[in-house]
Amino acid sequence: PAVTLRADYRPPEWLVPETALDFDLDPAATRVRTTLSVTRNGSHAEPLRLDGAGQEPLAVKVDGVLVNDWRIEGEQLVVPLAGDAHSVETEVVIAPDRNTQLMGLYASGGNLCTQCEAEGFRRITFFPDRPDVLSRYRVRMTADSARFPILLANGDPVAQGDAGEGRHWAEWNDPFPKPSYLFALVAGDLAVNRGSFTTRSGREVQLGIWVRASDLPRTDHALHALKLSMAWDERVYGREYDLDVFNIVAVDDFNFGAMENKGLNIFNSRYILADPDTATDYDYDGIAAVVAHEYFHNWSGNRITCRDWFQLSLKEGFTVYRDQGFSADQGSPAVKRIEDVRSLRAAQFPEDAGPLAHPVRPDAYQEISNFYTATIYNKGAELIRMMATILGPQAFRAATDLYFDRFDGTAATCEDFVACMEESSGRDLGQFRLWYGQAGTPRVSASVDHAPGGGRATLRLAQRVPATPGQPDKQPMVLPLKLRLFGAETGRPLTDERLVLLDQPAETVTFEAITERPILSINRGFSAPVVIESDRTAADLAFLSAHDDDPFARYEAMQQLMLDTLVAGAIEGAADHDAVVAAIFNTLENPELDYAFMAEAVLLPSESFIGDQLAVVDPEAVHRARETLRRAIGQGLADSWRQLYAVLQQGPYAYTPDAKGKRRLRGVALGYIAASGDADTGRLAFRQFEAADNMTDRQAALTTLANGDYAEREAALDIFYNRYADNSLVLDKWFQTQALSSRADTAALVEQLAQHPDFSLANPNRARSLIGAFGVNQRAFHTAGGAGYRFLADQLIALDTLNPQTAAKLLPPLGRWRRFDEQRAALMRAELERIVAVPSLSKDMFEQASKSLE
Ligand code: B3K
Ligand code: ZN
Repeated sequence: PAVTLRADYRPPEWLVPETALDFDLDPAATRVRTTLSVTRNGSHAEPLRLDGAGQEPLAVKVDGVLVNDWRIEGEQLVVPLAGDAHSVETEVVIAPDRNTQLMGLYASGGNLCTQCEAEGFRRITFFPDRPDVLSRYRVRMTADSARFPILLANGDPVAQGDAGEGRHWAEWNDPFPKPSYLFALVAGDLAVNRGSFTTRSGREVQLGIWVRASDLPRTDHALHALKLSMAWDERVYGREYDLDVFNIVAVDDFNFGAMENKGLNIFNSRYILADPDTATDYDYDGIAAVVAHEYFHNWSGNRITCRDWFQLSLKEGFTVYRDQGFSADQGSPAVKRIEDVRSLRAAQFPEDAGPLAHPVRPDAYQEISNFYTATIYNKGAELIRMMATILGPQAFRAATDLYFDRFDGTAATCEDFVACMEESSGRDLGQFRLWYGQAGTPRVSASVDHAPGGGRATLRLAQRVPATPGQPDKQPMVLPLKLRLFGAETGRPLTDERLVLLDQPAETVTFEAITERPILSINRGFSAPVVIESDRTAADLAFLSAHDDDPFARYEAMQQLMLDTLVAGAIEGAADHDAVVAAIFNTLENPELDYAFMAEAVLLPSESFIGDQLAVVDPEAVHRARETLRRAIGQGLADSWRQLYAVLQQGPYAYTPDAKGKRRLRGVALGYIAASGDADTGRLAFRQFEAADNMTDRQAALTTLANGDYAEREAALDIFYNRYADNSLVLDKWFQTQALSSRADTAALVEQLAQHPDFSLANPNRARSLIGAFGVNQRAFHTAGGAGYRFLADQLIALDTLNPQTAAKLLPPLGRWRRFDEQRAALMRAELERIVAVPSLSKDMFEQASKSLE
């Protein structure tokens, strides 16, 4: 298979200052006429090479004259050109209604829309489809007036009119040069929720959220989040919006969350549509975060884009960091940080420890779609966060100002970004750059020595970066570790918070005037994305969970305490639960803590994260250990849970931080009541399910019922299904809740659900809600015998023929075979081999599956 190497980057041979596109839109046959003004870049004799995928050039003109000396080489259209500047016209016909890959121009719910990142534009027309070719686009669309009354594209609307014969046309112009991956158009029958925003320099921007008419009542939250994002980016980064319109369109068929096309974001409808009856608090938060993320891309991604796809984290890591900051500012920064670390550990740590591990700035790829990963996005954001920590807030802001100023209108690299950080702060980030090139999660061991009665404490730190595919030997990295010591006897802080930059394999840090035994609080705020191995005892961790002044560190101490208990339980079959139960009790009794934080702090680590701590994952042992501890917590604190459950009951639904926190903790309380095994659980959960006036409470009750063996279980699932039969986003929850169930028969149930009339692989959300959720349900997926592996492989092989990009994203659970016992490993490998052997497998799947076998 063809491999693209970062080291092979060459500047483009031809530039395309202007692009004019003329679409004659029709779902079955859309004619695209493209006029490119091209200029030779430097002195060379190379012909013009335009990328295409799947279409034939019907005609090629140079400077208005039909030519026939063009040729097709691989998938490129090669046009010899004599001079240094020409106009090149091509014409193709494409079929959006047969586009099941959902890349390029495709049909969704009767409308037409586009997705071009990373390499979808070449499925629309011939073009140098690479992010460093920036062009000004003018777009004309002609379409049936009745079927497609709304015609949208990037930039500002210029003109529109009647085209006769029941057709109409519209023209849009985007004054900002952009790479082809940011091109977008939408044609359809859409209703709009309009708003406006006045920028700080007084420009009035017209905002529009476009959806099918029946969804209009579910768009206010997204519109509000958009306005908040625009204000936040002005205030926090000094970034102002630059066009007169900003449109967002929601579509049901979408390969991922959303897309930041210039002035015309296109969203997966699940990240736009919300009302209390159909969306959970978690959905509301996700919508605000994604709306903000895509909006922030206007500067970090669009005004400054990536030179090549190896630099993807330049825009994605930075933009995730920006949206994390936005979300933190809307609610509780501590809870947001906990959530972000939780998802880093759920998705990125395993990726970094497995066969698909890659650096934040990769060196090679077969299919770039496979590199939209937790590493590029979430670890990438952690790199930005570490630089912000090292520089401090003022210097960091000065550095981002410099970056935005210097690289505006260009295609930049990760190196350019780091250089701005250095230049504006005067700090040397030479060694820090290893974070971009070395994969793997660093492990840090930490222990404190203190002689009783002595005044000095010595902290010994050592780091180790594990080997990853293609990178057997690693250099020590720069790890910014925030730490503080607390006194074991008095409970008081013994030091200020210190930032230690660990940049050697091993280092010691000394503290003077330490008069009592110190307890180490380290990696506070999760200042570095590493694993800490320390010799802190259960008592130390319990102490920190109660007294640490850093909320994240407090949460972390509790997690570590739970994890130690769970690992012992999984390995030895039994463990002492008292310390965890007591620590949870203290947390629930602490009047200084808010409900949302409490809810996060008392949740046990997931089964997969517990599995990640074991040399060989034993899914049943992990499940048992976790259920046993859950039961001990449920029974040991039965009164607390009952009391909370009663006290946290609320009047009519409100979307406020306080109400959200209460719902969250009440859901957790219900879970622990269920875990206690009390006989009235089914009744309690069903009552909540029926009485709920919002999806958060209803879904929490349904989850509890779906996880157990209650008489009310089936009734609740049926009621839920019937109530929401015409809302596909809620039906996704119905599938997902069952696929995530901790019941022993989940694997069999999921196989049945795949036969359900509402199940379809053609819709990515639906495929992910069942197949994706099943793959991350450790107990169900790894049921002995390998039926889960076979099922996943069958589904992926089928999905690959429709939508390779989405199929390949669901493969990683099979690639984790090294983590399991021999029998499971052999069964998992056999399925990977079966996938690799499929004739005409996509390169997306081939890359993921073959790398997973290595
Ligand atoms: N930039 C897009 C992701 C495109 C994924 C292409 N496979 C959305 C985002 O990160 O904001
Ligand atoms: Zn992004």
